[in-house]
Amino acid sequence: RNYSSGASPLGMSFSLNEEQKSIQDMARKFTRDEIIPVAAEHDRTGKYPTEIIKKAWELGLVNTHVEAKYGGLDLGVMDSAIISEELAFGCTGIQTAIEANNLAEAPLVVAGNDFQKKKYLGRMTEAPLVASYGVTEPGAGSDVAGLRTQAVKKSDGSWVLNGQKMWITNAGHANWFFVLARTDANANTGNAFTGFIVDADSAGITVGRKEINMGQRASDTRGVTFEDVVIPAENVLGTEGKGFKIAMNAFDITRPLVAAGAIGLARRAMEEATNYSLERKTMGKPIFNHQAISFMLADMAIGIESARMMVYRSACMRDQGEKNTWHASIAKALASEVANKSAADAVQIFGGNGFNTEYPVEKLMRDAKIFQIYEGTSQIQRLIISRGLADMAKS
Ligand code: CS8
Ligand code: FAD
Repeated sequence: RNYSSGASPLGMSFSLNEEQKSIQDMARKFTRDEIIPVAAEHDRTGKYPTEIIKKAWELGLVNTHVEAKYGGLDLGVMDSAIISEELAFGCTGIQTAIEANNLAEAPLVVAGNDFQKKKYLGRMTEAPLVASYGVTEPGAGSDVAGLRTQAVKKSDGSWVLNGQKMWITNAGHANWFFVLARTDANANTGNAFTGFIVDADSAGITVGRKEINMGQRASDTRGVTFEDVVIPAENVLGTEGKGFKIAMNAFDITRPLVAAGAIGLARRAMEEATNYSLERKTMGKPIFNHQAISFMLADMAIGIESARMMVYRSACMRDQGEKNTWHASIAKALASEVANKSAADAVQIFGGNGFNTEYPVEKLMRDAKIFQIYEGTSQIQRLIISRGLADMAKS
C-alpha cells in the first residue's frame, strides 16, 4: 500500500502532532509558572483571576477557536482540549473562567454571521475581555426547553428581552452575553427559542452577587436579570426560532473541553497522591508499597487514560465535521466521574493531611463536584447516551 497521502497505516493515530505538542508544552509551562503558585490564594479569597486571564490571552490560550480572519488562532476542539487539560491541572476555577469564553463564543462559531463574528469575536481577540453563556434559569437547568425568559419582536425588527438567568459563569465581568429566550409560545422546542447576543452595558441588565460555591471559587457565578432590554435585530443569532439547536450544538464543542478539564483535575490528584505515597511511611514502608494504596493510584490511571481517549475521540470527530453529541456526552460523563473518584481517593491517600487546607487535595475534591453538574449533569449525559442507543436500535 502507498501511504504517501499522509494517512496513518493503522488508520488511527494516538500521537499529537508537532503543533499540538508545542501547544501542550506552552500551556503546561504557563500552568506551572502562573496558575499553580496562586491557585490556593484565589480559592481562599474567591478573587477573580483577571491578571491570569490577561497573561493567558497574550499567549493565545483564550478564545482558542476564533477564526484567523477575526484575529484568532483558529484552533480545533482537539487543540483546545489539550489546553483545557493543562490549565485545569493548575486550577479548575481559573480554567473555568477561561473556558467560559469558549462556551459563550461557541454559539457564534456555530451560527454567527460575518458581521457578528467580526464585532463580537473580533473584540475578544483585540482585548482580554470575557463573555458569558446565559441559558440556565432559577427554574430550569437540565430542562432547557422549560426556560421562561422571553423576547418579543417590535415593529422595527428589534427585540425586547425579559427574564432571569442563574448560575452564569463570568457574568460579573462579561462584556457580552449569549442569551437563549423563548420567542414563540406555541412552537415545538426546535422552533420556539432564539439565541441573542446581548451587550452587557445594555439598559435593563442587573447582575447579581457573586455566588459562594463549594469549589472552583476563582470562577465568577451570578444571576442576571433582564428587564425590557432592547436588542437590535442584527444581534439575532442564526435563524429566528432556531436558538435551542444552536445552544445544544455549542455543547458539542464545549462538553469535550469540560471533560478535558476534569481529566486535568484527576491527573493532578493522581500526581499529588503518587508523590505523597512514595514519601509517607507507615508500618516501616512507604504507603505506596501497601497495595491498597497503589491500586487506588492504578485506578486513577485507568480512569484518566480511558477518559482522555473519549475526549480526544469526541473532539476529533467535531473537528472532522462528524456529529459528536453522543460521544461528547460519554466523554463528559466518564471524565467527571473519574475526576470525583480520583480526588476523593487522593484525599484518602493523604489521610488527615488530605482533609486540611495546607495540602492541595481537599481543594481538588471540592472543585471536582461541579463537573458532574455543569454543562449537563451526569444524569442528562446518560439521557442523551441512552436516547442514542434507542435511535441506533431503531435505525
Ligand atoms: O435540554 C437538553 C440538555 O442538554 N440539557 C442540559 C442543559 C445543559 O447542559 N446546560 C448547561 C448550561 S451551560 C453550563 O453549565 C456552563 S458551565 C461553566 C462553563 C464551563 C466551561 C465551558 C436535553 C435534555 C438533552 C434535550 O432536551 P429535550 O427538551 O428533550 O430536546 P430534544 O427533543 O432532545 O431536542 C429538541 C430539538 O433540538 C435538536 N437538538 C438536540 N440536541 C442537539 C444538538 N445539536 C443540534 N440540534 C440538537 N446537539 C433535536 O434534534 C430536536 O430537533 P427536532 O427538529 O425537533 O428533532
Ligand atoms: P435541575 O435541572 O433542577 O436538576 C436537579 C437534579 O435532577 C439533578 O441531579 C439532575 O441530574 C436531575 N434531573 C433533572 N432532570 C432529569 C431527568 N430528565 N432525568 C434524570 N435526572 C434528572 N448555566 C449556564 O447557562 N451558563 C453558565 O455559564 C453556567 N455556569 C455554571 C456554573 C456553576 C458553578 C453552576 C453551579 C452552574 C452553572 N450553570 C450554567 C448551570 C448548570 O448548567 C445547571 O446547574 C445544570 O445544568 C443543572 O441544572 P439545575 O441546577 O437547574 O438542576
